[in-house]
Amino acid sequence: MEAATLAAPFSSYVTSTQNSSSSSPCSLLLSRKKKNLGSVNLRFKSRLSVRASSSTSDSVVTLLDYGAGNVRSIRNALRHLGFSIKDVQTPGDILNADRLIFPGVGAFAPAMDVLNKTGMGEALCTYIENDRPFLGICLGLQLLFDSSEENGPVKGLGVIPGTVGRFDSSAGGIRVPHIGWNALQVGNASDILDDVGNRHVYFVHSYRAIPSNENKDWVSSTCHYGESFISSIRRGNVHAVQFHPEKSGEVGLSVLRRFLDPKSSSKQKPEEGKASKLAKRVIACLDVRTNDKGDLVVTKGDQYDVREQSNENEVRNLGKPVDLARQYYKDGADEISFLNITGFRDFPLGDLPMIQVLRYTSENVFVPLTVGGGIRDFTDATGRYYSSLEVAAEYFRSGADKISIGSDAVYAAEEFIKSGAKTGKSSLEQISRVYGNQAVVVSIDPRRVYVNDPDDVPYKVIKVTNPGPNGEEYAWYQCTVSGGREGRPIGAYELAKAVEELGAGEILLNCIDCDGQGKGFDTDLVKLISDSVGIPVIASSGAGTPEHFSEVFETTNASAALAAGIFHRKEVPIQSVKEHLLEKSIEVRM
Ligand code: 1PR
Repeated sequence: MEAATLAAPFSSYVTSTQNSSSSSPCSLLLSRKKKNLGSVNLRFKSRLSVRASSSTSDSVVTLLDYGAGNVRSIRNALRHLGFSIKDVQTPGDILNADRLIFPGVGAFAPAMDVLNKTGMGEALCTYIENDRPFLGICLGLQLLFDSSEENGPVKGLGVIPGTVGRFDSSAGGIRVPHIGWNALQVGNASDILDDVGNRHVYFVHSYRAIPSNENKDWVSSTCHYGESFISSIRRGNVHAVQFHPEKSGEVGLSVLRRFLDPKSSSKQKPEEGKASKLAKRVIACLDVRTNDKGDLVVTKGDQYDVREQSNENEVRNLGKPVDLARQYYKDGADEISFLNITGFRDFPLGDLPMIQVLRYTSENVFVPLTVGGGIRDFTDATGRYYSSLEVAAEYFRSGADKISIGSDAVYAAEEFIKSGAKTGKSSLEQISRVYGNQAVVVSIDPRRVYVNDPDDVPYKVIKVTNPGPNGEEYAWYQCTVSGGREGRPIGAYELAKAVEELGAGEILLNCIDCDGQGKGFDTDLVKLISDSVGIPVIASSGAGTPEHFSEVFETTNASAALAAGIFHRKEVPIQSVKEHLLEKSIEVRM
């Protein structure tokens, strides 16, 4: 599911409580039909008839943003495809739509709560029963089923028989959330998937709809992740997809295009892909800060020192954030991360250029965007308090798909380890509770500390591949805060375990010693952490050649590898990295 942000006009309905209704809107409709009461809810009697399609609104798409989520990405994708958006304000807007998109965001129970309380659920059922053009996305697919286990069981709309359950991480040792680019097994004809073929599409979710005999006629594709789950459904004009077309690059845009304009199906099909399973991701990272002239620039450090070694000692300037992000999208980056590296001392909501960077980038970059730096509670100079949730909400509203927490996660983990109890109050816990853990990355900035004996320190110590300067055979990885400026009494291993417990959905694992050195990832560190947690781990720091990527994927359980310097300096194109990985039989998205 995507990150949830409250939005008008339905925000007053969005609560963290469970679904209050005991019957699904569609089952209500069906039972009324059985009793010969007709298919309408009396509250909306005048509205619950579906208007015939009019040809005057060919370029208008109706969007059901029920107020629980960040749907900026889908809005951007629709505008990019030349469509204008009409927002649903009342159930009648659903019934009158010529084509309706329902992007699912947030959690199942609060979404159903809003649909029930506003009458939108019943209108949706009527619209779908009348076979009107519909596309549900992610939670917008799951809500069509009978029920979900997510904080439940909770009843769904009941359009499709079957249930939604959490991925079982013990099945096939998979990491949950399922984050990344996976392949579809396309079955029953679904025109909107015609261009997907064997190409990867982007998923991010912890719950999935389970295929069964009862729903097999609806299923148009499945995806394999530990087991088979439903990745799309289709019946007549009714479609829904578990993946995010708005985040699946050009392939995803073609899914949207084919839904919006079925005539586009006559266009020539693109080349077949070779996708067969979850791909390893290649991520481009942009460290962003304001330079001494006040311009927001992409910079890059050597072991976190981003200043030139010249007399002026200025901040290294490697380009403009929006331009570089667009370039990396075109070059095939699977994801783009922005790290506001001085966020720990500045107030990010005061740093409007960073928000603007996200807004502009998300307008035409259709892969996931992560943003980090300065996510914590903050009181500004006037004494106004901003919670970390407000900071995160602003980032999500501006186009981020995930936020990344650095320093504040270290303090939260220290506290958790010390007290042994979760307070529920840390930024990490709060943001993952409201937005889902798949939207929260923890960025770790550790520094290697060599020791002679594993018992020298009370932290996890490993035998290192390359001994230290004095022949030390062991090391631990000390976490730092404030961009590496301050070492803390906690190791990367202890931190990773703690933040997983506290609700992190993914770990971005940097290494200060390797940053900017171009000598390869610290595979000892990446192995340690990726073997210790059940959430995806992104290996970062030190990439210098394509071989460094295959090395980290062959020797560790990293789900993704991130690089900065080699991409900014145009030393190694993203495509060369991917071609090399393919040669090594490591699946990547092409
Ligand atoms: O602590 O929540 O405000 O978050 C601050 C964020 O900024 C953290 O994610 C932290 O990693 C990042 N950060 C802070 N200072 C620096 C710095 O470089 N001086 N950058 C910094 C982290 C590491 C990676 C880099 C990789 C790959 N930079 O982002 O991109 O090491 O580089 P390479 O391929 O060139 O080797 P908070």
